[in-house]
Amino acid sequence: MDAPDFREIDKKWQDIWHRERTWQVSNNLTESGGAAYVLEMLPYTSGEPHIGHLKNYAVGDAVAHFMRRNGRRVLHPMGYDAFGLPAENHAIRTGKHPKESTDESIASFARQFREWGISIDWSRELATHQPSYYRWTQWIFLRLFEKGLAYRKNAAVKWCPKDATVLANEQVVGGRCERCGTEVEARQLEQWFFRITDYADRLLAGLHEIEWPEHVKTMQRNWIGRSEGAEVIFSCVETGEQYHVFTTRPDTLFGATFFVLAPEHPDVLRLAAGTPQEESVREYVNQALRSTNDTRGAADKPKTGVFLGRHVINPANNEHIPVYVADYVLMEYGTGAVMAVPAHDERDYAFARAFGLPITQVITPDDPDGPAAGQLPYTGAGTLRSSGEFDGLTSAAAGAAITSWLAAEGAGCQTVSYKLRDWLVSRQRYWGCPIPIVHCQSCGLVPVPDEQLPVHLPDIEDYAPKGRSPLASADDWVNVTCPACGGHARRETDTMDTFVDSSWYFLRYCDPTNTEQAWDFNALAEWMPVDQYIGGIEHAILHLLYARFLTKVLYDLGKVPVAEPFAKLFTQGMITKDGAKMSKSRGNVVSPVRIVKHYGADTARCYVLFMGPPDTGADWSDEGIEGVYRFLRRLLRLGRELAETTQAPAAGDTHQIDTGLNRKVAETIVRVTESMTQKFAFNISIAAVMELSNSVSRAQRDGASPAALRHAVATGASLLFPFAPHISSEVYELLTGRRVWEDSWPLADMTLLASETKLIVCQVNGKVRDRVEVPAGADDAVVESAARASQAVLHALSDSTLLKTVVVRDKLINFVVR
Ligand code: ANZ
Ligand code: ZN
Repeated sequence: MDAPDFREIDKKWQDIWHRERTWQVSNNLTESGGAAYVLEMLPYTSGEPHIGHLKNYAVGDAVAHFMRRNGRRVLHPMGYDAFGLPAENHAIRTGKHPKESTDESIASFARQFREWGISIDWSRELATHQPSYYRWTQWIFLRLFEKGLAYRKNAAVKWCPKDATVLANEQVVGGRCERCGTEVEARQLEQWFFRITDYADRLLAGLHEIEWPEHVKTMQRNWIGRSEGAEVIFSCVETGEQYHVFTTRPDTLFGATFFVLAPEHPDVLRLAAGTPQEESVREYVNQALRSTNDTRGAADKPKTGVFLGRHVINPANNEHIPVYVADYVLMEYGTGAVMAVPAHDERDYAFARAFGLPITQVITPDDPDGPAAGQLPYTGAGTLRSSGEFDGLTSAAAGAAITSWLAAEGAGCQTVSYKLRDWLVSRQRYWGCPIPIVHCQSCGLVPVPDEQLPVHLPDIEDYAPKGRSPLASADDWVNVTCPACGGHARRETDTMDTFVDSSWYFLRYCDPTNTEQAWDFNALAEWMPVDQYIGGIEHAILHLLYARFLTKVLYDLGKVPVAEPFAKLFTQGMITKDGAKMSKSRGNVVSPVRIVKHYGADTARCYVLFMGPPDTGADWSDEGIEGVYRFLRRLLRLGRELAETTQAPAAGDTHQIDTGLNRKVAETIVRVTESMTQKFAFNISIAAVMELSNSVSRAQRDGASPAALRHAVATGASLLFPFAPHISSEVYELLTGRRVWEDSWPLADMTLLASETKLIVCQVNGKVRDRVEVPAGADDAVVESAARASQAVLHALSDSTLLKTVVVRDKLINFVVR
């Protein structure tokens, strides 16, 4: 028996599920049974599915099946994240329309999902590049636009002067254009943004409402990066202009001995103009703008910078302090300017040492003999000194007092700062969702009316970037009449970031064919939130944050009944090969197509779940998959054999053997059920069924009755169904004549388990005196009385005073005596 057999079985069941639409669910509020929504992140359709996809959907499918068989009505849909750069780059190289290569990829994904036997409700299939989908992406954009949550502003972008195009960060390699090697420049261009920063606090607060892995919540918190502190205003001595800084340490204000602007700060060049430093400032800024080094803010990087030839006034002591430009200050955080306190900040300290700037200690560590005493920089809290009227206050008290004083003087205020930036959603790209806005000379930005949606993505000939979106050359499409005044207007030619498409697809699944609205509110009320979301850790930040943000916006608009989209999250670990990430260039890619062809779908699915706990990474092993393959073949063979055996068992004590096997069955049900509900330990579930099948073989040799053997194998198949749906269905049908998914999840016969006994080690002062038998799970009192019934124990206890007894359930009792 080999894989061709398995593949026939795969096909047999897949055809049934397909024909009977077994996994299709309707929106039906009256139907009994709790609705459950199980969702894996939708695949990004460029190229072929890889083994990581198989694992993702095998995990989700196991959850979906388990929930169904526990009485839930499960929504388990599928779709494709179809817009994006790879298809467009492919089009530039080959001339093939991005839609063609994307649809090919989608077809391949869909075929493989079927071949893997994933239990998908195909009636809800969607793809984000279909006009019937992106019509509603545009509709959502317009709702944000109406609320002022979608807006335009200038933003620094990386620009290749030769290709005349904006580059994504990942297209800049070593400061040069990935395509032509030209040095990249910075440019200010008008871009579209979503005002996600308005939701920063609610995105933080919402984390308390959801059951997500703690490390993912931490990543989201760090990304949002909320810091409480003060804004302080410094005035330029020479120009009188005011500069705001954000600081988390207003208590250190008297120690600010210089001032630093980020190279991207818009005032840097103007401030330096006319000073002797002008030329070196210009050089420094250009150099910094070209570099894409994102570790430039790190504490241990050597500090570079240039004096601007200007000074600002420290509002605390009116001292004139020099202004520098330095790349350790980032434009994206706070105000892009800092008051530098070298005595108490590591980066400021390193800079001051490198540039010979004064270092004034204003905080004394609380522990004068502690390791920090006398050592600078001292970054902890303490007591103020050299700070005028604030001397002697603690850091906390001084921070509050100095902030109030600044507020009274009009030189600052208390504030909160976030690392989170507004979401830049426009792309100068073809293969994306058109932004439904027109630019009118007289009316400005005009939304395309809802009833004119979708704004179709036009077919074009030439996708090559030309310094503007390729759509700009589609003249017929670009030129329109203004919906407001009827005058001449031009369409927005940028397209949306593909993250917008994937930030709301889970809503559309609830009502995927609605042509009147994006969804019916009641459909969402039935299914949302997603009960269990499953995906890769690489989406822990952006995708999940964006989806949470859009859900909150739509919730505020009364369009969505929940403020958090994903009640529970599971992140699966990566599969490596030979210890390394799989990649074409390394040549270590394991192709699911080949594996499924060779071993059948169930072996592939079981193996990726059996490799280890699904949330941790694991290395691919050819022996490992062979082992799983053998196990499934044995299960099928047992099923076939037992389906045909009717004769009585060999002579012997059948009853006792049967009871032993039945107990093993009950135990296995408990183990599999527990490992499925706790932490998705599917590897343990599968291992438990493997053990059961070993017990079956043993019991068969020992002469168990066919009925008991059949019961054991059928239950094993039933328990394995969430992982190996084809072979399990086959074996279950052979033995019971029924369809396994129509039967509910097996229940353990607890009376069998209760009658199980355990051998308890009896100790007196740690010394083993005897062993006694008690029912499994017996409580302490039962164990103690059983132990006291032992002569050997009684003897050891005589003539002593009992101090206490220690019982380890099912294992041991120790009498501690004097
Ligand atoms: C003065 C000061 C004194 C600071 C001191 C720290 C210690 P977090 O905690 O991450 O919010 N900072 C502010 N804007 C910055 C920027 N754009 N680029 C680089 N650094 C910036 O960090 C806030 C602190 O980081 C701020 O508080 C500021 O330095 C610096 F003993 O101000 B502090
Ligand atoms: Zn107009």
